[in-house]
Amino acid sequence: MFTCAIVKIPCKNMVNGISHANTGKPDYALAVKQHQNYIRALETCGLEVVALDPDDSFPDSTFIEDTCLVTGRCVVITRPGAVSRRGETRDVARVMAGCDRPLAEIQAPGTLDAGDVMMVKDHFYVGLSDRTNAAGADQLEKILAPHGYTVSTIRLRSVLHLKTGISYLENNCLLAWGEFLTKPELAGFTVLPVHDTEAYAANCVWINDRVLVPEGFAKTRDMIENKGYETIALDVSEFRKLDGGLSCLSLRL
Ligand code: CIR
Repeated sequence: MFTCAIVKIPCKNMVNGISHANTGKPDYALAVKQHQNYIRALETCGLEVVALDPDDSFPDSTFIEDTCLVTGRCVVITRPGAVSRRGETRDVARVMAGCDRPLAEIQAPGTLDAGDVMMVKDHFYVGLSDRTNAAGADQLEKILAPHGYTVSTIRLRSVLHLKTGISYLENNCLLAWGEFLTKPELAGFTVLPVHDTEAYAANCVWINDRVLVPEGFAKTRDMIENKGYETIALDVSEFRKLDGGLSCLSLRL
């Protein structure tokens, strides 16, 4: 169960964030509204939400998930793969220094975006991507091993981050799209296959037995509800324009 979430309010400069979506610049005012609804949904799931101030020096900083991996036994400050995002970790490290769990940090030449890390009980799947390299994954393994955690890697082909294409919904249940439907590394899960027309909905977030789903993807939402989960649908259209999804917008502890 999670009790707390950390989010970072979108900054005005988010309109200059990294994007491969080719769907135009986000509408800042709408993004702020959508972010407020996101915070409300986290609160509905029983979380106390800490909101960090916006920072125009880092257009992508609202995607706070990438900067830090929070586990039950330790916290790892990452080293984001995109150079323009490296400095985002400073603010998060300052806040996490107040956490009661030991803190470690990924070092050069390692790079790691925590959007590439999926936790399943005591095991961590790490996507090797344009953002996360083998050195980053190796360092993570060494940091986590003394805490009783294991790590394995999965090479990505078609998505930005591992959790762009899969989401763990607890109870051995994995929401998965595209290349992840056939990865041998993921055999053994009960897979909920995301339809090709709804690829964006592969990024959902399990929080205390509810699942946050992006609005507008009825097939995926029905599939998750038919599995017995209560869902909360949220419009995150403006974050999608920057290749971001629901999980990227918070750290959950
Ligand atoms: C980026 O390219 O880094 C941001 N525009 C989007 C990051 C999304 N984060 C995530 O999927 N974990």
